[in-house]
This record gives sequence, C-alpha cells and structure tokens, in this order.
Amino acid sequence: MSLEKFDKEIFELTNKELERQCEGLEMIASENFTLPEVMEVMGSVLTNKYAEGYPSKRYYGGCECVDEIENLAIQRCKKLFNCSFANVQPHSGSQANQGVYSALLNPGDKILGMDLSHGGHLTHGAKVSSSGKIYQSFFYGVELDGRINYEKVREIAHIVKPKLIVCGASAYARIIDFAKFREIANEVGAYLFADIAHIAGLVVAGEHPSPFPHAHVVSSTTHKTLRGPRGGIIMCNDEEIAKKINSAIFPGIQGGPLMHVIAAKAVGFKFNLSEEWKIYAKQVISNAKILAQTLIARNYKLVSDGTDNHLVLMSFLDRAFSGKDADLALGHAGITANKNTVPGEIRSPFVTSGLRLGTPALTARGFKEKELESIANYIADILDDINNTKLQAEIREKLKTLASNFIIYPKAMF
Ligand code: DSN
Repeated sequence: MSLEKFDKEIFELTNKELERQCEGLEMIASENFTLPEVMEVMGSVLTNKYAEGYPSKRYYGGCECVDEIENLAIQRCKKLFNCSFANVQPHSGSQANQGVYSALLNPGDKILGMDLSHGGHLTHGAKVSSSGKIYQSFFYGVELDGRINYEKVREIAHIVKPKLIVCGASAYARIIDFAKFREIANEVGAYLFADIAHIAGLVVAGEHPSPFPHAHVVSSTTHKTLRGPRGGIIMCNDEEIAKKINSAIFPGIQGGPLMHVIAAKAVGFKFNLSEEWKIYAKQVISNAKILAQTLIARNYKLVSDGTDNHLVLMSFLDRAFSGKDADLALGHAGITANKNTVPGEIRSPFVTSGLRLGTPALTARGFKEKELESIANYIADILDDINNTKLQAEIREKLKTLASNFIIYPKAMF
C-alpha cells in the first residue's frame, strides 16, 4: 500500500512541504537540499536493524551487512577529513558534542566556548543547554567589528584555565584560525575541540582551512554545508581519545545506531569526495560574496562588513525595524531566513537586530552570481519598504518563477 492510501494526512503535508521547499528560496544558512539518493537509502530496510556496538563488536546478530555499511561510512569520512578516526553514529551535532564532552571531561570541569549571542552554539556551554549545566562554562565573543579577537580569547583562557576550548560557530562569517586557537589551548593545557558543523562542506573542499592537525577533536553535522542526511560525526587523530569517544557515544549517551542514516551519511560522503563537490563549495562562497557586496551597495550594514564563507549576517542596529520584522517580511516574499543577534545587540534574542542569510541551499539548486545579485536586490527592496505587503506579494510571484527554473526535486516525489 502506498503512503498516499495508508496515511493521507502525512502524505499531503509532506507534499505541501515539498512544494514549499521548491517554490520558495531557502536561505537559512544551516539548511540544504540533500541528494535523492541519500533520501532513498534513508527510506530503506536499514531502518529495521538494531546494531548496538561497533562493526564486528555488536550486541545483536545479523549485522553482516550493516557492519560493511558502517565501515564504508567510517572509511569515507576519514578520507574526507584526512584523519585516522571517525565515529559516524551520533544522531545529531548536539549529541556529537555531548559525546565529546563526556569523553574528555568530568562534570564540573571548565569549558570555554563562543557566546551564543555572538554566533556560538547552544552546545558550546549555553546555560540552558546540558553543556552549560553539567560543566562550568565561560565565553569569548566577537568585537563590535564582528570578528574574534584572538588576544582577548587568550586573556580569557589564561584567567579561566578551561580543560577544553570549543571553537566553531553558527553565525560567524569569517575564517576561523584553528592554529591560533591551538596555540592558546596549549598555553593553558586545554583540549581544543572544533565544531565545524557550519563550514564542514567548505573545509573538505579546501575552501576553508582544516581544523586538523590543530584540534584534538572535531565534530560536525552532516546536513548543513555537507548536504548529507541529518546527523552528526566525530573525528580525531589520537587513539586514546578515539577509544573514549566510542565509549562515550555507545554505550555512553546513545543506544542503537540509526543504520539507515549511517548508510545515507556514506552516500553523502561519496558525493563530498567527488570533483563536483569542489565546484559546489567554491560556488557557495562566490554566491555569498556577491550577496554581501550587493547588500552593502544597497546601504545595508553587514557584521564584519562581508563574508569569507557561506553566510552573511545583516545588522539592523541602524534601522527602525528588527531582525524579527525582516524575517517576517522576507517570509511573505517566499524567502526563508532567520533573525539573529548581532554584536552590540540592543533587542531581545526573540526580536534581535540581525538576519542570517546563507547560500548553501540556493547553490545546490544551481543558482549562481547573477541570481544571487538579483535576490540581494529583492531583499533590499523589501527591507527598504518593510511594511509594503503588496510589494512582498509581487516579489513572491517573481521569485516563484525564478525558482521554477531551478528544479531541485521532481514534483511528484512522494
Ligand atoms: N540550528 C543550527 C543553525 O541554524 O545554525 C545549529 O545547530
């Protein structure tokens, strides 16, 4: 029986979401369009299999095929990141990070991460997350120019003396200097942990410096710039740390691995290892740069005045409207983005004075500089006259036509 016949409600809602993804412009910096092949294996019989443990050391029988699959995912992941160890079982980036902390730290140990309101991530020690509840968390941030001041990080690290420093961000548009972070970590005897969830797809294409050999441990999600299935991974080059990470993930914080997702991660890594991938990653950055240049030319202020990666962070500190207002207005025009805090923030985290825009998903559709320039101009038109709902509706129609020329998935997919 088909899903359509068995569960019409879910079938219709899934198709509605397919339509939303195809007709609108997806500019949330952490989202992307994965390959149909990745989705095919996620919807396979692999979802039926329990395989607690690791390849050749399982707690269940019948793991011959999934052992080979997990080994392939591990091999491809190691090749991709040029490292000697990979754990491909974390269900998400947050669980990967939780696994890293529990492998290397004891409750109450000090960690130093990037402030959430400066572009860090919840799991980098935010007080509302288990990373800020189990461990004593301290923070560095960005300067008013939107950049990390490594001398300030050094000063804070010397005062705090953390056992682990986390680098990596969710809303930082500039290159992260992993070598500098390692220097600081060495000075205070800390582990350096790089969470590269946002930039991993650029790193593996050589478009952003690699965290190896600087970081002791690296984590990532597989669905952002990597364009694979939703999930997490952990990598390192140290045998002792590797053993601790494996035990921390299973049996530490997870039970049965999601074998259908691990197979999909392997398929995604195969794509990431191709020559085509390098072209994609380069285009993601070129697209972000033209987006940034056009918005600046239209008198919009960007945090750090531009970008080196896949995202731009607009600042509305000099405007009468908020990030929330901008998010809503663009949403009416079919552009999905997210409001974001900015350095020197004056509004609440739910309102904010910024907007984060990313190019990974649009680039996956085949958008290039020409399209990004015109999208940036539409964004500026909308924000220049933010209460003009008629204009938003007109632009929505134009963008629908533009999107229909860049088909990402077949219409009748489900
Ligand atoms: N939620 C992700 C982001 O949007 O950056 C981070 O996990």
